[in-house]
Amino acid sequence: MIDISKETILEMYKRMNEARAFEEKVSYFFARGMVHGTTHLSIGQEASSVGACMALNNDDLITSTHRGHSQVIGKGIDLNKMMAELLGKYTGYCKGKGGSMHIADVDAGNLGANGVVGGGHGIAVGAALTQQMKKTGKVVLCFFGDGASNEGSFHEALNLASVWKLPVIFYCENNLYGMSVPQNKAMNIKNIADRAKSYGIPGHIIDGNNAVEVYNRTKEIAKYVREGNGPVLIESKTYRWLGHSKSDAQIYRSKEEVEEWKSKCPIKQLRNYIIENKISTEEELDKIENNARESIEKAVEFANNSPNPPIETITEDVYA
Ligand SMILES: Cc1ncc(C[n+]2csc(CCOP(=O)(O)OP(=O)(O)O)c2C)c(N)n1
Ligand SMILES: [Mg+2]
Repeated sequence: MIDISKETILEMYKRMNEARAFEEKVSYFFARGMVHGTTHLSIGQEASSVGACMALNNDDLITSTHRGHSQVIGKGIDLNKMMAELLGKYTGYCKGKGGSMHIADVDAGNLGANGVVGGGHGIAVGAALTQQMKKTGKVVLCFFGDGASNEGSFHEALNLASVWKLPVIFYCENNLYGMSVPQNKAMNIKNIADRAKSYGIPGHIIDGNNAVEVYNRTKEIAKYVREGNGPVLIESKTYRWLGHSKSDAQIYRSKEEVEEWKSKCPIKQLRNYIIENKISTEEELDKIENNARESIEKAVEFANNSPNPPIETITEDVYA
């Protein structure tokens, strides 16, 4: 078992709170027509996404998904530029033209979110091949959902990565649904991690609502992958509290099921762990939570004070 430092665990707590506060704010703005297109919130999945990113080295790489806010906040994104992007401002990551599903920050190791389900698999394999050929020692972590594990790209990517022994962690955030389709209607297996066997690589199941477990297990697995042993599949069992996107009446699941998962709140669980193990105090944790909310307010202020994209730039950055 990896010994997680106080500094790391508090940083993880901070980023999880930032992710929660960021999405609550986005939800509020969306309801007021200020966020265009759609957006997919990951409230309830913060431990799964942030814990995995925290277990990587700073210069490791990730590919993110359509439900990527917690993933990129976990990787340590600039919250100002991210909020500006969601509010369509010129100071955003894509100059306000991409929005929620196009957050990328290659310098920070975030190779990009993706509106195409399963779109990250091939990018992660390509990036991992680059790391192997250039001997950078870096690992790529590829986020995707349970639904995406039924895409052809998943199977092709695991196969090729296995044959070439690439330094990539395939990280499936199994939140039990792909849009309105429950896992048991889309596949005949209970554990997606079992699919690793088909490609001759290890498959691990982790409790995606337990940040410390996510961190420790991913850290161990990243070490194994970095040592040149080839790819690994991780299945992180978790749950999204809210609808699939902003237009979802959620008639496919019961209120009881949602409530049961809310009682396993990843942020509360981490808070309890920190207090029970006397790592920090209630006061210090309250302060971290308040600071996280303040950072989001500052990001909103930054975005509100930022210009819209100038009309003459409308055709720029659209075609490569
Ligand atoms: C190739 C492709 N097919 C379908 C869609 C429409 N779509 C968007 S999200 C989604 C569900 C994805 O489910 P999952 O991979 O479990 O991720 P989750 O939304 O649960 O995080 C679908 C089908 C898409 N964006 N891309
Ligand atoms: Mg899903």
